Amino acid sequence: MALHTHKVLLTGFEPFGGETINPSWLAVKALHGRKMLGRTVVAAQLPTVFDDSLRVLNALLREHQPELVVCVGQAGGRHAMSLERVAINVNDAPIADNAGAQPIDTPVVPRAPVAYFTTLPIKAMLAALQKEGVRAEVSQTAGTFVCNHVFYGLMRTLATHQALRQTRGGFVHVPWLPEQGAPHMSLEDIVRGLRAAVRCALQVQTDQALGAGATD
Ligand code: PCA
Repeated sequence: MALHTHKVLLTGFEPFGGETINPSWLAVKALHGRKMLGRTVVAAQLPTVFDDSLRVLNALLREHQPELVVCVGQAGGRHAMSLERVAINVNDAPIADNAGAQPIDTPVVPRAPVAYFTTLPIKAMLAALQKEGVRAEVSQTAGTFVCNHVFYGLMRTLATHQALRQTRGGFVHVPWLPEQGAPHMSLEDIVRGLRAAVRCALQVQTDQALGAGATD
Protein backbone atom coordinates (compact mmCIF):
# COMPACT_ATOMS: atom_id res chain seq x y z
CA MET A 1 0.00 0.00 0.00
CA ALA A 2 1.21 3.48 -0.83
CA LEU A 3 2.36 5.62 2.04
CA HIS A 4 0.54 8.81 2.66
CA THR A 5 3.10 11.50 2.06
CA HIS A 6 1.07 14.36 3.57
CA LYS A 7 1.64 16.42 0.51
CA VAL A 8 -0.71 18.63 -1.45
CA LEU A 9 0.23 19.09 -5.10
CA LEU A 10 -0.80 22.36 -6.74
CA THR A 11 -0.05 22.98 -10.39
CA GLY A 12 -0.23 26.17 -12.48
CA PHE A 13 0.43 26.75 -16.17
CA GLU A 14 3.03 28.70 -18.07
CA PRO A 15 1.73 31.76 -20.00
CA PHE A 16 0.04 30.97 -23.32
CA GLY A 17 -1.71 32.64 -26.23
CA GLY A 18 0.92 35.39 -26.47
CA GLU A 19 0.56 36.52 -22.85
CA THR A 20 3.56 37.04 -20.59
CA ILE A 21 2.07 35.98 -17.26
CA ASN A 22 -0.33 33.31 -16.04
CA PRO A 23 -2.01 33.95 -12.67
CA SER A 24 -2.45 30.22 -12.07
CA TRP A 25 1.32 29.75 -11.79
CA LEU A 26 1.89 32.97 -9.81
CA ALA A 27 -0.78 31.92 -7.31
CA VAL A 28 0.35 28.34 -6.72
CA LYS A 29 3.99 29.45 -6.58
CA ALA A 30 3.06 31.75 -3.69
CA LEU A 31 1.83 28.72 -1.74
CA HIS A 32 4.84 26.46 -2.42
CA GLY A 33 6.37 25.09 0.77
CA ARG A 34 3.53 26.31 2.99
CA LYS A 35 2.08 24.02 5.63
CA MET A 36 -1.67 23.52 5.59
CA LEU A 37 -3.30 21.40 8.30
CA GLY A 38 -0.07 19.41 8.70
CA ARG A 39 0.46 18.86 4.97
CA THR A 40 3.19 20.44 2.85
CA VAL A 41 2.24 22.22 -0.36
CA VAL A 42 4.30 21.38 -3.45
CA ALA A 43 3.73 23.77 -6.37
CA ALA A 44 4.80 22.96 -9.91
CA GLN A 45 4.42 24.55 -13.32
CA LEU A 46 2.95 22.62 -16.25
CA PRO A 47 3.71 23.48 -19.87
CA THR A 48 0.70 24.78 -21.79
CA VAL A 49 1.25 22.01 -24.31
CA PHE A 50 -1.17 19.14 -24.89
CA ASP A 51 1.40 16.34 -24.95
CA ASP A 52 3.92 17.52 -22.41
CA SER A 53 1.49 18.76 -19.76
CA LEU A 54 0.32 15.27 -18.83
CA ARG A 55 3.79 13.78 -19.00
CA VAL A 56 4.94 16.36 -16.44
CA LEU A 57 1.83 15.93 -14.27
CA ASN A 58 2.10 12.14 -14.21
CA ALA A 59 5.77 12.36 -13.23
CA LEU A 60 4.82 14.72 -10.36
CA LEU A 61 2.11 12.30 -9.19
CA ARG A 62 4.59 9.41 -9.21
CA GLU A 63 7.23 11.43 -7.38
CA HIS A 64 5.06 12.99 -4.67
CA GLN A 65 2.15 10.53 -4.22
CA PRO A 66 0.09 13.47 -2.93
CA GLU A 67 -2.97 13.19 -0.75
CA LEU A 68 -4.69 16.00 -2.68
CA VAL A 69 -4.12 17.50 -6.13
CA VAL A 70 -5.53 20.80 -7.35
CA CYS A 71 -4.60 21.80 -10.88
CA VAL A 72 -5.14 25.49 -11.55
CA GLY A 73 -5.46 27.36 -14.85
CA GLN A 74 -6.30 30.80 -16.17
CA ALA A 75 -9.74 31.43 -17.65
CA GLY A 76 -9.77 34.92 -19.18
CA GLY A 77 -13.28 36.37 -19.24
CA ARG A 78 -14.47 34.67 -16.05
CA HIS A 79 -15.15 36.94 -13.11
CA ALA A 80 -14.94 34.37 -10.31
CA MET A 81 -12.79 31.45 -9.24
CA SER A 82 -14.37 28.47 -11.01
CA LEU A 83 -14.54 25.17 -9.18
CA GLU A 84 -14.73 22.72 -12.06
CA ARG A 85 -17.20 19.85 -11.78
CA VAL A 86 -16.38 17.69 -14.79
CA ALA A 87 -13.52 16.82 -17.16
CA ILE A 88 -14.47 15.58 -20.63
CA ASN A 89 -12.58 13.25 -22.94
CA VAL A 90 -12.02 15.64 -25.82
CA ASN A 91 -9.39 18.04 -27.09
CA ASP A 92 -10.85 20.80 -29.29
CA ALA A 93 -8.33 23.64 -29.21
CA PRO A 94 -9.56 27.14 -30.10
CA ILE A 95 -5.92 28.30 -30.42
CA ALA A 96 -2.54 26.60 -30.81
CA ASP A 97 -0.77 25.44 -27.66
CA ASN A 98 2.77 26.60 -26.81
CA ALA A 99 4.25 23.92 -29.09
CA GLY A 100 2.03 24.93 -32.01
CA ALA A 101 -0.37 21.99 -31.76
CA GLN A 102 -4.11 22.55 -32.22
CA PRO A 103 -5.92 19.21 -31.92
CA ILE A 104 -9.54 19.23 -33.09
CA ASP A 105 -12.01 16.68 -31.71
CA THR A 106 -9.46 14.12 -30.54
CA PRO A 107 -9.77 12.10 -27.33
CA VAL A 108 -7.56 12.93 -24.34
CA VAL A 109 -7.31 9.19 -23.69
CA PRO A 110 -8.51 6.81 -26.45
CA ARG A 111 -11.14 4.21 -25.44
CA ALA A 112 -11.57 5.80 -22.00
CA PRO A 113 -14.81 7.08 -20.39
CA VAL A 114 -16.54 10.17 -21.80
CA ALA A 115 -16.01 12.13 -18.58
CA TYR A 116 -14.85 12.11 -14.99
CA PHE A 117 -16.27 14.13 -12.13
CA THR A 118 -13.96 15.98 -9.75
CA THR A 119 -13.34 14.18 -6.48
CA LEU A 120 -13.06 17.50 -4.62
CA PRO A 121 -15.96 18.72 -2.45
CA ILE A 122 -16.75 21.68 -4.72
CA LYS A 123 -19.92 22.76 -2.91
CA ALA A 124 -18.14 22.89 0.43
CA MET A 125 -15.24 24.71 -1.23
CA LEU A 126 -17.67 27.21 -2.75
CA ALA A 127 -19.02 27.98 0.71
CA ALA A 128 -15.47 28.28 2.09
CA LEU A 129 -14.47 30.78 -0.61
CA GLN A 130 -17.62 32.82 -0.12
CA LYS A 131 -16.91 32.94 3.60
CA GLU A 132 -13.46 34.35 2.74
CA GLY A 133 -15.13 37.01 0.60
CA VAL A 134 -13.58 35.62 -2.61
CA ARG A 135 -15.86 35.51 -5.70
CA ALA A 136 -16.42 31.85 -6.59
CA GLU A 137 -18.72 29.62 -8.61
CA VAL A 138 -19.21 25.97 -9.51
CA SER A 139 -18.42 25.60 -13.23
CA GLN A 140 -19.86 22.92 -15.49
CA THR A 141 -17.11 23.14 -18.10
CA ALA A 142 -13.34 23.48 -18.02
CA GLY A 143 -13.39 24.10 -21.78
CA THR A 144 -11.70 21.88 -24.37
CA PHE A 145 -8.16 23.30 -24.36
CA VAL A 146 -5.11 22.30 -22.30
CA CYS A 147 -6.82 22.84 -18.93
CA ASN A 148 -9.58 20.31 -19.59
CA HIS A 149 -6.93 18.00 -21.06
CA VAL A 150 -4.92 18.13 -17.83
CA PHE A 151 -8.04 17.82 -15.67
CA TYR A 152 -9.18 14.73 -17.61
CA GLY A 153 -5.69 13.21 -17.56
CA LEU A 154 -5.45 13.81 -13.80
CA MET A 155 -8.78 12.16 -13.07
CA ARG A 156 -7.97 9.25 -15.40
CA THR A 157 -4.66 8.63 -13.64
CA LEU A 158 -6.24 8.86 -10.18
CA ALA A 159 -9.00 6.45 -11.26
CA THR A 160 -6.68 3.84 -12.72
CA HIS A 161 -3.53 3.80 -10.56
CA GLN A 162 -3.66 1.63 -7.48
CA ALA A 163 -0.98 3.67 -5.68
CA LEU A 164 -3.12 6.81 -6.06
CA ARG A 165 -6.48 5.31 -5.14
CA GLN A 166 -6.77 7.46 -2.02
CA THR A 167 -5.71 10.65 -3.75
CA ARG A 168 -8.47 13.17 -4.47
CA GLY A 169 -8.15 15.79 -7.16
CA GLY A 170 -9.75 18.40 -9.33
CA PHE A 171 -9.37 21.65 -11.20
CA VAL A 172 -9.86 25.34 -10.45
CA HIS A 173 -9.91 28.11 -13.07
CA VAL A 174 -8.91 31.62 -11.99
CA PRO A 175 -9.64 34.99 -13.61
CA TRP A 176 -7.13 37.35 -15.19
CA LEU A 177 -5.02 39.64 -13.05
CA PRO A 178 -5.80 43.39 -13.36
CA GLU A 179 -2.87 43.94 -15.77
CA GLN A 180 -4.31 41.36 -18.20
CA GLY A 181 -7.76 42.88 -18.72
CA ALA A 182 -11.28 42.67 -17.31
CA PRO A 183 -12.93 40.98 -15.53
CA HIS A 184 -10.08 40.46 -13.12
CA MET A 185 -9.17 39.44 -9.58
CA SER A 186 -6.16 40.43 -7.47
CA LEU A 187 -3.39 37.89 -6.98
CA GLU A 188 -3.89 38.29 -3.24
CA ASP A 189 -7.54 37.21 -3.53
CA ILE A 190 -6.68 34.29 -5.80
CA VAL A 191 -4.03 33.04 -3.36
CA ARG A 192 -6.40 33.50 -0.40
CA GLY A 193 -9.12 31.65 -2.31
CA LEU A 194 -6.85 28.73 -3.20
CA ARG A 195 -5.65 28.46 0.37
CA ALA A 196 -9.25 28.34 1.63
CA ALA A 197 -10.17 25.82 -1.08
CA VAL A 198 -7.30 23.48 -0.18
CA ARG A 199 -7.93 23.71 3.56
CA CYS A 200 -11.60 22.91 2.95
CA ALA A 201 -10.81 19.95 0.69
CA LEU A 202 -8.48 18.53 3.35
CA GLN A 203 -11.25 18.74 5.94
CA VAL A 204 -14.28 17.64 3.90
CA GLN A 205 -14.07 14.32 2.08
CA THR A 206 -17.15 14.65 -0.15
CA ASP A 207 -20.11 16.95 -0.67
CA GLN A 208 -22.41 14.01 0.09
CA ALA A 209 -21.16 14.13 3.65
CA LEU A 210 -22.19 17.76 3.78
CA GLY A 211 -25.62 17.32 2.18
CA ALA A 212 -24.96 20.43 0.09
CA GLY A 213 -27.71 21.71 -2.20
CA ALA A 214 -27.65 23.00 -5.77
CA THR A 215 -26.02 26.34 -6.45
CA ASP A 216 -28.55 27.60 -9.00
N1 PCA B 1 -5.58 28.11 -19.22
C1 PCA B 1 -5.83 27.36 -20.44
C2 PCA B 1 -4.63 26.45 -20.59
C3 PCA B 1 -3.59 27.00 -19.68
C4 PCA B 1 -4.30 27.95 -18.80
O1 PCA B 1 -3.82 28.52 -17.82
C5 PCA B 1 -7.18 26.65 -20.46
O2 PCA B 1 -8.12 27.13 -19.82
O3 PCA B 1 -7.30 25.61 -21.11
